[in-house]
Amino acid sequence: MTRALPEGFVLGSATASYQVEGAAREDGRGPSIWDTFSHTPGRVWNGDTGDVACDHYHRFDQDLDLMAELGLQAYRFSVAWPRIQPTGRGEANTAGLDFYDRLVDGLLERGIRPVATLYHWDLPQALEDNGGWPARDTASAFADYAAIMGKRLGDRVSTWTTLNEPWCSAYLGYASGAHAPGRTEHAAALAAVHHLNLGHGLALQALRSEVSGDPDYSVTLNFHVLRGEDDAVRQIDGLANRVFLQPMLEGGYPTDVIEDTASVTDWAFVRDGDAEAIHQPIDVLGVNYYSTTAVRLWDGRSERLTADGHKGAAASPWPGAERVEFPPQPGPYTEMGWNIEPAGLTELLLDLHRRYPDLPLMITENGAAFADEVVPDASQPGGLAVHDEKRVAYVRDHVGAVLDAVDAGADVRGYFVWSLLDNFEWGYGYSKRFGIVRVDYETLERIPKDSALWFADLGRTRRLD
Ligand code: PNW
Repeated sequence: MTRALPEGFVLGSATASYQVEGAAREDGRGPSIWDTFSHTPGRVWNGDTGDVACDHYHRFDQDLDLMAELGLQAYRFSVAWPRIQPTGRGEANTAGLDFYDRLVDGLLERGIRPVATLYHWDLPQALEDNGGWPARDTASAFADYAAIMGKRLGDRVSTWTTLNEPWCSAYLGYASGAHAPGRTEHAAALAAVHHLNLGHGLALQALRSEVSGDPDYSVTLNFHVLRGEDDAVRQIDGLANRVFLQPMLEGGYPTDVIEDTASVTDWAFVRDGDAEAIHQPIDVLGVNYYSTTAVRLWDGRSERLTADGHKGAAASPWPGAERVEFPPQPGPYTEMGWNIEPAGLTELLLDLHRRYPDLPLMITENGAAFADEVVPDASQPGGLAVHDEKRVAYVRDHVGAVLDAVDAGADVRGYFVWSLLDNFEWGYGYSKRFGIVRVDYETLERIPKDSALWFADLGRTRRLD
C-alpha cells in the first residue's frame, strides 16, 4: 500500500549539542556536567568523551549542505548553554552566540526551518556545583539564559523547545546515575523533576517577552508506553509521563504520584505560585519515541527484574517504585536492546490526542541504533556505502505508525529522525550509531547511509511505500 504524507507534514532530522559539536574548550565555552562525567573514569563506555564528537562546530557548513542535499525541511538542534554562559550565569559569550547565529542563518539560506532546543542535557558545571536541577536557582538561571537566546535568535527560529526529555535529566542524572551528573539520590531526583518543570515555565515566559518573531513554543518529552498490570502501569505512567504532562498542560501535580513517593520526599520544594508558573501555553508537544516498556508488580521473593533499558546502572531510576519490576520484552531489538514496536507510537499519539485534543503533536525523535558496515560502492560519490536496511525498515514502519495515528484523527505535524549523524550516544559513547549519515571517527568523514537516501526519497515523493 502506498500512502501520501499529509499536506504540510514536515520531515527533518535532529541532533544535540554535546553529541555532535566537539570543540569543547573553544571560543569561551565553559565545562558542562557531561564534560565532567565523560572525563570521569568508568562513567562512559570506553572512556569516550564529547571533546571532538563529530566536530560539527567546525564542519557545520558542510553538514548544512548535507541536510540540503537530503532535502530536509527542518533541523532540530540544541544550544549548548555553556557556550552562551560559561558558568551558567551573567554576561553572554559573544562567540557562542555567533555560532548559533551562523547556524540559523545557514539553515534559512538553504530553506531549512530551525527548530531550537534550549536544554539537551549540557548543564553548565558551575550550576551543578551549586546544586544542579535539585536546586531551585537552576530554574531561574535557565530562564535568564532563555531570554538571552530569545533576544538573539527570536527573529529567525521557527520553533523553540525548552527542554529535551526532562525524564532523562531528572531520573538518569539524579536517581540511577547513568547520566551526568551521576548522582543516585531519589529525593533529589524528584526535586529535579519540579525544577525542570519550573524552568520550562519560566523559560517560556522569558522567551515570550524577548522574541520578536511569531514562533511555535514547545517542549519535548520521552514518553513511556507501558504494557502490563494496572497498578504497575499507573505508577510508572505517573512518574514517567504525568509528572511532566500534568503540571505543564493542566497545572499541578498528580496526587497519586505525590502519594506513591511520600516515603522519598514531602514535595516541600513546590511553592505557592509554581503551578501557575509552570502551566504556560505551548503550541506543539514534542514526542520522542523509541520503544515500549513492560511492567508488573514484583512479588518480593524472586529476583527483581530491572531490564528496563537501564542495565548496568547502579541504582533504579524510579523513586518510590520499589514494588514495580520490568520484565524483558519480546524482540526484535535494536542494538540498544530496545524492542521494536511501531504500534506503540500509534497508540501513544492517539492517547495524547484523546487527552489533549487541541494540542498539535510533533515527532521530535525516532530512530534506531544498529551496527552498520561500510562497503565499497563505485556508484556513490565517496565510493563507499552503508546498507542499513534494518534502519530503513525501522524508520519506514514508524513513519507508517504516525500515518496510522493521523488517519485515526491525531494532529501530528511532522517527523524528525534521530539522528542526522552518528554521534556521542551518552553513556554508550561512540559504540552505538543512530545516524542516517555515518561518521568515520578517525577521518570525521560523513557517508550518507541507505537510510539517508531513502529518507531523502520520502521527502521527494511524499509517498510511503
Ligand atoms: C534520547 N532511556 O535519549 C535523547 O534525546 C537523545 O539525545 C539520544 O541520543 C536518543 O534518545 C537515543 O538514546 C534517551 O534510557 C536516552 O530510556 C536514554 C533513554 C531514553 C532516551
